[in-house]
Amino acid sequence: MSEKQYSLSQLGWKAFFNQQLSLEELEQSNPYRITQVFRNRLQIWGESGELDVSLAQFPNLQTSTIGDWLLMPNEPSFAPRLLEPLSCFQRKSPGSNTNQLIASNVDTAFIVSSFNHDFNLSRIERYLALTKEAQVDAVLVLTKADLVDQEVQQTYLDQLHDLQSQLVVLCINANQSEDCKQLEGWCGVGQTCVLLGSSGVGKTTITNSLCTTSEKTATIREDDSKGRHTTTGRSLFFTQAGGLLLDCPGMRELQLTDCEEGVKAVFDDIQQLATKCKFADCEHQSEPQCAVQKAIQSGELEQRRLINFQKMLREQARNSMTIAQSHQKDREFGQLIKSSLDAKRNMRNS
Ligand SMILES: Nc1nc2c(ncn2[C@@H]2O[C@H](COP(=O)(O)OP(=O)(O)O)[C@@H](O)[C@H]2O)c(=O)[nH]1
Ligand SMILES: [Mg+2]
Ligand SMILES: [Zn+2]
Repeated sequence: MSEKQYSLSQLGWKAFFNQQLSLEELEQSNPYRITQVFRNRLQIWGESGELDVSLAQFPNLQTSTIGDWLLMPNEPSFAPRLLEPLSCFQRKSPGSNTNQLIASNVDTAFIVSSFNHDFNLSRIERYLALTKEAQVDAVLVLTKADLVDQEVQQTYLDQLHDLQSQLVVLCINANQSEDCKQLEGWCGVGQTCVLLGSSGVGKTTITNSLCTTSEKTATIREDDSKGRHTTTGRSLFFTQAGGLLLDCPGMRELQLTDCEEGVKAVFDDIQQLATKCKFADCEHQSEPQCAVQKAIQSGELEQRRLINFQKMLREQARNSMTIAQSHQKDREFGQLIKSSLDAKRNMRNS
């Protein structure tokens, strides 16, 4: 428990949220930000400090995620209201037909990859699609620069060249605090950043460097049901530069859902080329006068990029449809239960 108090703007409050408040809500409730997510409860921060909220007491908060803003009514028995986020990252939950929220109200995403076998252009494109869809700025952070020589680094950087022309790329040794300081420009007061990337690339090392232990909003451990300590890994920490940072645990499986705009934005070059194909519905396979295939043959476009583009488009369409169908089935099942309960009630009352 920390004694420290933060203003709403230090916690990342923006004018966009003010617009969502009624006069009554302004008088009778206070905004709080979700800074830690546990299995059964949330830790939230507001101007008067931190609070714990039970998810069992307020099931409407099950659809919230770290970084979201809540309105907590002064009357404690009233339910909190979840405010609409400015941005939200989501993926398809591994092993279930639902969307899983990763984080809300993020300003900058650091896509972290290391200069070794983890470096994978197609995976970076996947993270870029996610950030584009969420309309969040992306900064690519390449760690373990100390383990490869300049020449090797350059070959990696050359590969990145075609990915996105305005992409900011930082090369760091995450074990050097001076190197990590390069990220601080994005982590100023009122800013919220997230670290995305596979396990082992250096996200926690960066977090520890940018955040002082005393500034951490809380410890990241809680007892699990068996009395062991488990790390939830879902905490927003204050950086020394005054902003908030979320260290997302490595996502072994990052399946895209509802991400068509994001994918298309990352592959804008292919979209542009496609406008010059002879057929409007060209699939860029073996159609005549295909501008995309022509660009591949001339070396202007990498074949891998076309393959990844089409794969990611198909994947997000398939996942979005599966999730929508599964919601529809749930709704139909709910209606079936409701109508059978109604029928029973009518029988009893007749
Ligand atoms: N040499 C070197 N080791 C690093 C660097 N970044 C991270 N590591 C090491 O890689 C391991 C995994 O780092 P960690 O921060 O836990 O990765 P995370 O899983 O992304 O949170 C640790 O042993 C770090 O010390 C780096 O830039 N250079
Ligand atoms: Mg980690
Ligand atoms: Zn084509």
